[in-house]
Amino acid sequence: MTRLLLGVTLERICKAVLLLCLLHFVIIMILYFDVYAQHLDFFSRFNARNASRSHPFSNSSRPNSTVPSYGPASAEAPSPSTKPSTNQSTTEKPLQPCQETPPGLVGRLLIEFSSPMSMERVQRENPDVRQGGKYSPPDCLPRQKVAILIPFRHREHHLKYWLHYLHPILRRQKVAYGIYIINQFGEDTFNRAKLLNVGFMEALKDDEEYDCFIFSDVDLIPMDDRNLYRCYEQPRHFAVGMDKFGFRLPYAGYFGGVSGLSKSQFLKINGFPNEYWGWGGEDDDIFNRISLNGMKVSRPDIRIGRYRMIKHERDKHNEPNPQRFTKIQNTKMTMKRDGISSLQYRLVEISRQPMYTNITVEIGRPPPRLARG
Ligand code: UD2
Ligand code: MN
Repeated sequence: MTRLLLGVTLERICKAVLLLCLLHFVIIMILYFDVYAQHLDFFSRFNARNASRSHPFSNSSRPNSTVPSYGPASAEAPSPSTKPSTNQSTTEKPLQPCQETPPGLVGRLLIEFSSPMSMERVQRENPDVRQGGKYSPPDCLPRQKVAILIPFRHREHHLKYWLHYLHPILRRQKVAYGIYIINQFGEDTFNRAKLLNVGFMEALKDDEEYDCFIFSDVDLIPMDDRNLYRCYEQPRHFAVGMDKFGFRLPYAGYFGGVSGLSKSQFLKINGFPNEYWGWGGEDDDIFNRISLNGMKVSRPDIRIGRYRMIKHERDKHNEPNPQRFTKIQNTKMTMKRDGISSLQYRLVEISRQPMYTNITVEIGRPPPRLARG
């Protein structure tokens, strides 16, 4: 009897295990198809290829590591300004304004950092990017002129991947843009937000027509080209779902990673704080500035605003800022005196590289009290 019972129990356990395995298999298959099923979707792939072909001036380079899209792009309206023509093509027909939703997008992208990358390859694959990392769509009139600003020091390896992925994406998005690497001179404590303020000033000195500014970490790559790099009615937070946060927004007021403000939105908040030395807090301060000035943060759909971050250790001289918790409590008081209006720096060098403009700048060091903390 006991044997029989044991047998029955064993049989039940086996069945349960089998069922669990089956369930596991089904879940794995669903997840697998979520990313890769599009490979099998010959029809939409065919469509995407045709869409890019149908542009007489479109560049011959393929979308890198891309797969076709799931569905329509996010239908949010970008801010409305339309730029006058700066890029006259050889065609007789006057150029039309670029479409609100660019027609050649491919949707979800496969992003990986294991294959080796070189600047030569990036250059070879992006022949239509002009010296200094500038580009304008040749077949339509862009609605905005976008300066993309990257705070930087000793991250050459990441920069190659960033340029490799972003140039083709921005081209498909029909963005008129310039890439600016704001490189902190020397080895004093890093200051991300101050570097971005410098980027704003220097980009405008380079081209006063910029009316949109996108601030991106060098290690963040969008996983979907429907996440349109342009400015919107409200300040934009692009990096909604990051792999390191399980593709979720870590908290409602999160504004780190990649963000974008029009020129007037940026000036309205007096730019970014200059006084956050070291890691952390500056993104929360910027979020506070936006709310305190009566604006709201806009974001893409969580499925579209996905990002991959290149894995890295915390850099030297960018230790967590112990003052950050107190400082973000005081944005209301500090934002009027600390910002683009009080920015001071010394330009060390501007060098135009084929794929970007490098701006090396000395921004000083934290006051002695903070340096000790
Ligand atoms: C998070 C935020 C970032 C910022 C930071 C706190 C994400 C994905 N990003 O980044 O936006 O709020 O926390 O300050 O959550 N950098 C250099 N050299 C250095 C140090 C930093 O180039 O030595 C630049 C680089 O562009 C880097 C960025 O600063 O991507 C942010 O620094 P991080 O990547 O070390 O910090 P992380 O990933 O925690
Ligand atoms: Mn990072």
